[in-house]
Amino acid sequence: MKRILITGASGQIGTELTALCRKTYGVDNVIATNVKAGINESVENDGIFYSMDVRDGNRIYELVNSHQIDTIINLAALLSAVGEKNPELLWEVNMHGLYNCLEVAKDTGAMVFTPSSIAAFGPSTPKMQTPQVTIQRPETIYGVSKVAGELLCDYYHKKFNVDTRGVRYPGLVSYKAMPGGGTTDYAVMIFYEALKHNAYTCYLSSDIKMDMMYMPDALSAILSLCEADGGKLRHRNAYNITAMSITPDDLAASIQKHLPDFRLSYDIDPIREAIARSWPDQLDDHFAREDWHWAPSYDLEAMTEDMLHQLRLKLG
Ligand code: NAD
Ligand code: AKB
Repeated sequence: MKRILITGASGQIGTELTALCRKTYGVDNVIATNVKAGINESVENDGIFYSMDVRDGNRIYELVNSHQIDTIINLAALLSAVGEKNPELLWEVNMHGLYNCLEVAKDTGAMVFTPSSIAAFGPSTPKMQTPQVTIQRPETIYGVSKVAGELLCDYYHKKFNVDTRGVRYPGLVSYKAMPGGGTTDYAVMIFYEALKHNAYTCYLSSDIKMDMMYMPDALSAILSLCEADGGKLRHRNAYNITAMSITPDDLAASIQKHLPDFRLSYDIDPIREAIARSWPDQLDDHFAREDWHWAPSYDLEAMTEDMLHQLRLKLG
C-alpha cells in the first residue's frame, strides 16, 4: 500500500485528489499538507493534515520520514495569471518547493509526482498536435518554472535515480474547489455564471482554442501514472495529456444545449489573452496512451452535462 504526502492539498486538484487517495489507499496512508490551514474543511478534517510550506525543506523531510512516505505528490504552486503579478513568489514556491521535494526524495527513496502544464510551451511551439518533445520557450514566469521543473525532474531521475513522474495538464474543469488563478479559469467560471445568471463575460476571445480536461480524468491520470511500471516510461517529465481542444464559443454552444437562453459576451483581458494565445491548440498525447494506457473518459459534451448536474446540486 502506498504512503502518500500531498503538498498544496487544499487547491483545485488537491481537494479532490486527497479524497480519492484516502478512498483508494486508506485514510491513514495519506498525509495532506498546505501552506496554511483554514482553507478547506474536507481536506483538513477528513484525515491527517499538517500545515507545511514547500519552501521549508526540513519540514518536508520531517513529515516524509516520520510517516514513512513513499510517494510525494507536489501540487503546491502559483498558477499563470497570479504568477505574472508576483514572479518572485512564484519562483520561490514553484521551483524551490519542487527542489526541496526532489532533495527529500533523493535521501528517502520516495517517488515524486509533480504536474507540468501546457504553459511549458510558448509561441514558437507547433500549435497543432504539439509533440511530446518540441520547442519549449514559454513567455510567462509560470511557464518558465514548468520547463525548468521538467528538466530538474529529468536530472534527478538520471543523476540520482529518483523515481520522478509527471504530466503536462491542460486547463482543468471541476466543481468542488475553485481554480487558483490561471488563464484557463474561464472554463470553470462559465458554468457557475451560466447557472446563476444565464450569462458570462469571458476575458478571452471567442476563437482561442486550448486543451481542457475534466477533473475525474486528471485525477485518474495521476493514479495511473504513479502505479505504472517505471521500466515502461519513455518520458519521465512530463507526458502530454489532453481530453478536448475547445474555444470559449465551443463551450458556450455545449452549455446552450442544456440552457438555450445562455449568452456569452466578451471583455478581453490583454494579459490572459496573450498568455492563452501563446499556448498550444491541441497536444499530441500518444506517448501517454502507449506507455501507461492514458485514455480520458470525458469529452466536451459529457463534461458539460456532468458539470451542470453537479453544480445544480451544489448551488441548490
Ligand atoms: P491551486 O492554486 O488550486 O492550488 C495550489 C495550492 O498550493 C493552494 O492550496 C495553495 O494554498 C498552495 N500553496 C501555495 N503556496 C504554497 C506554499 N508555499 N507551500 C505549500 N502550499 C502552497 O492549483 P491547482 O490547480 O490545484 O494546481 C496544482 C498543480 O497542478 C500546480 O503545479 C499547477 O501548476 C498544476 N496544473 C494545474 C492546472 C489546472 O488547470 N488546475 C493545469 C495545469 C497544471
Ligand atoms: C493556468 O491557466 O495557469 C493553468 C494551467 C493550464 O497550467 N490552468
